[in-house]
Amino acid sequence: STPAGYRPLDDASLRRFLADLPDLAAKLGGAPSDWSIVEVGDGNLNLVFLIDGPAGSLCVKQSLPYVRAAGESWPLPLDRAFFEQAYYRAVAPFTEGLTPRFHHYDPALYAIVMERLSPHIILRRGLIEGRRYPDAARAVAEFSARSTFATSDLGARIENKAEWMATFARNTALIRITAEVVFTDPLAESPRNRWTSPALDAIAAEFRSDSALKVTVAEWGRRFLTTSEALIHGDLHSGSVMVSETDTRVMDPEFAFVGPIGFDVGAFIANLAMNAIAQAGHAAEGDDRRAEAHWVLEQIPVFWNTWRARFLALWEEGGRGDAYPSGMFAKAGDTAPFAAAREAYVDRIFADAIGYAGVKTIRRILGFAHNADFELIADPLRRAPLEARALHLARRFLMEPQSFRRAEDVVAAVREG
Ligand code: ADP
Ligand code: SR1
Ligand code: MG
Ligand code: MG
Ligand code: MG
Repeated sequence: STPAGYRPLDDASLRRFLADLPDLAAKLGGAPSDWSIVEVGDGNLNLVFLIDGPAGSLCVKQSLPYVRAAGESWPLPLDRAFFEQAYYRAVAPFTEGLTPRFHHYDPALYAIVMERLSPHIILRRGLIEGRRYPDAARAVAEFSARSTFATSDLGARIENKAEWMATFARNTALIRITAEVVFTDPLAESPRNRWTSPALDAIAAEFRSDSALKVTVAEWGRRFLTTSEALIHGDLHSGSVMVSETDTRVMDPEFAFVGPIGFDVGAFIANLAMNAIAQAGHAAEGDDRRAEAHWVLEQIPVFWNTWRARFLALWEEGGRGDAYPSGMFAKAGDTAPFAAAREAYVDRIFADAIGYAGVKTIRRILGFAHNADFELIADPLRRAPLEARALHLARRFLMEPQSFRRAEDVVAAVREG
């Protein structure tokens, strides 16, 4: 049963809810009857309403007591909205202009009121349509580098990090979803799994009987659960980024917790790689999508090289954290060894990202939650070979990690495959 005071919002109750918040009602302008409301949620979990008034617009995101994409047979606690707003508030000092502006949280309704992004669309959708967003990869890198550096032991004090760890450790419902649908189910016999059948039946069976692959994925799952490196977004795929021609925002951080930085970096890399591979499936007469695939793939080094440079720059500017305290490296002879340690740190993040990218790719093709990049290729005979290419890449990420030292190695592997 759901807590007293909670109800899923509908047109009438959303109007009343906003009318009772004078500052926000004023942003919309006019009377509640002047507002137009549409529910646009297309994600896997929640309700999302866009509200337009004569003076402005808002977005309201509300938890449902179940997984939206599955229905009431898969119950899910409501508190994910609490963690989403807690994350926005925690990273706000470091991510100015890179997320939707947060306005209000209602703890009884598990509802967040935020800036309505317009004319933004979901990055994944834009890429599927063959559009280009020259600043998007750089902006996501900037967001991720700034937020993770500032909340890591390099950038944060023990006391602050402990607060984030304590708060977000309670995000167990969503951490469990990731543990199950990302790390466990896809290589097990779960009734929640699906794949393009019968074309991929053989490769799905082969992956599920590959003990070495399963041990590797399980080891990444263990690291995901035990690494408390920084406050991470937790679901940083291309469906968690909204873009316009000139602006990029990272949204949907409900899976946030203090975890491995490479999980976010790997998620974004994997989703760019999958989109590039899927481009051929969206080709039409006179539009072969080769140039688009090439461009999307090139965003992987743009993303990683920006991330790396920004994270290193923040560290060099002076971390205020308790790990590698700057006072320890004040002597001239410390300069080179300290610089080498910083480089080793970001190289290790990249190695982690490659492992998590492998896991995140397999889950989109053999698990519960697939991505539109492949799903919108209607013909299974056209879709399956592209999904198989992505699975091949994922297996290489996991089983030949030494082949991936730089982002350019990912580009080369996709081109070869
Ligand atoms: P879920 O957690 O269910 O995946 P999302 O936060 O990803 O929900 O939002 C679902 C959809 O709602 C997005 O794909 C986007 O189209 C729309 N949306 C979400 N937040 C906003 C916003 N602030 N402004 C405009 N549209 C939004
Ligand atoms: C129930 S699984 C839903 C998936 O959607 C979210 O966006 C996360 O990726 C999660 O794994
Ligand atoms: Mg989403
Ligand atoms: Mg979500
Ligand atoms: Mg073309």
